[in-house]
Amino acid sequence: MKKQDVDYTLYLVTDSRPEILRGRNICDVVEAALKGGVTCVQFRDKTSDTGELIRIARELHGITRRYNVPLLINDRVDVALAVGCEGCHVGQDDIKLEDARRLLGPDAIIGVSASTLEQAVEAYKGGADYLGIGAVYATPTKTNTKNILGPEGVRRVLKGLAGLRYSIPSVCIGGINTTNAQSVITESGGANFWLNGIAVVSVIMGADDPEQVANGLLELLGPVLPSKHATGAMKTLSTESDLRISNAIKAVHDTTPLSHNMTNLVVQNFAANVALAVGASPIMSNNGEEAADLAKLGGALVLNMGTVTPDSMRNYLAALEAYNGAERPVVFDPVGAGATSVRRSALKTILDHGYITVIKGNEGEITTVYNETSKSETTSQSVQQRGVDSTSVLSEEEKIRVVAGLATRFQNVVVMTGKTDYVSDGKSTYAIGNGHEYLGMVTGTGCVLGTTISAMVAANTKGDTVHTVIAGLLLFEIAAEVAAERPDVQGPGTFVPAFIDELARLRKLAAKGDSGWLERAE
Ligand code: 3NM
Ligand code: MG
Repeated sequence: MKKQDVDYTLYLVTDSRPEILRGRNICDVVEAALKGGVTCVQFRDKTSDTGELIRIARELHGITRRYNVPLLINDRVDVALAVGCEGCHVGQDDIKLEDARRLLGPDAIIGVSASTLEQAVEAYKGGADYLGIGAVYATPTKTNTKNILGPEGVRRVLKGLAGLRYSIPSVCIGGINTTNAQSVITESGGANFWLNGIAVVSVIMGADDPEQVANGLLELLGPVLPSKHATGAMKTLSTESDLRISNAIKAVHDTTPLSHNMTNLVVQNFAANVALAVGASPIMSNNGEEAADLAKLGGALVLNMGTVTPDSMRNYLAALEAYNGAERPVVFDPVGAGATSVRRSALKTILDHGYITVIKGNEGEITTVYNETSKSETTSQSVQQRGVDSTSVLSEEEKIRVVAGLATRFQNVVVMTGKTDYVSDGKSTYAIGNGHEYLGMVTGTGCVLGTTISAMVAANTKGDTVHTVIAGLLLFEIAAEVAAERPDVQGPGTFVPAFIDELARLRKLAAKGDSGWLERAE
């Protein structure tokens, strides 16, 4: 197995002590854990004689090979060499990394334990293949751990490495179990730094059913460690999905739901016309006192933070309460989220105050929301630059990480717009490549996408929100493409009326069951 292919998601470290094995054979326990989906195994035995270590390691290697999972040996390079397994793991008091590397060669996987940023940097510079950061929590498995880091401490190490542009796969270890695994991952990660997985000993080795526990941990990790690749919308949205998309649009057409916009001064007129074009009934009201009555009308609310003032904050919060109380959807658009401290604090207040069904923003805005609402974020220096910057700074992997992480944190749907848009409910993340550059040349297009999405979720509260949102996004972006291609459209000015025309036309086609235009979806 090549180093690049190692999956660190669920890393099992063994323990041969009798209170853990309770008469069971270590190989049986490890094999059960592999059946449950463990992705990497470290044989750790601090007491057995060398001959015994080699015998067990060889048997373990026979098993891990069948599961295509690497076997690493704790500290004992001689054992790794004798067995010919994939590598070793060294602690700070073990054989030195450079000695291990010289003995095992460049292809061996060598991991290093680190409990400080300095140790992590030294390991990175010394050519370690991954880091084991710990101890996260105090643990009876290893009582001589020097530092108890907590997720905040793990985060400091990961963030420090990212700041230096040092990229290395990392897992954390120490006291991790099924109750804390998710929060350790989400609280220690940021927009551009994160754990690749967790390393555990007792929760699996000591379990009565190691297979079931390993499997359960993997299920917990799935949503917080999203896959590196988003699914192209249309790969999963097949013919059956075309029908779901048309039906979602048809539902707006048939029911004319209220789209209540609490939005900024710049886009009022545009947003109202877009709401009409997609088949909704707009009301532009920024008065929170009206919200309780409006929320009863079966629509959805757009909370657009474009002109935030102390007054508007009071109105936003009153409206959020009203819509939550009426169990109606709320779309939050954190306009310019990172630009000022007022906006950063406003978005936190809003997200703390109630449930938001969909968060929609550009890369800078969504990244800011991600960083600001992370429980253990202590500084937000790097956020400021990002918030006002709508050009792309994150890699695709990072964007997926952010939208999926945020959707998991708030149990909702998150949309990050850009040349490629990302939509996630935490479990699945979709990439959508539609749209036209004119959308970036006219003010308020992002805001009116929020209005479009509000119409969609208002009319489809029973549907799967992620698909409902994708339906709105595809209608919006394909209408933009079709409009831009019209001969009467010469530039951004003539684009706007054509875009409103096409939104209305495609919506009516979808309502008649004609979803031919969806063939353009990418
Ligand atoms: N290394 P459990 S903590 C082997 O901090 C090991 O480097 C640690 O065991 C470190 O999952 C640890 O049972 C034991 O808490 C982790
Ligand atoms: Mg260790």
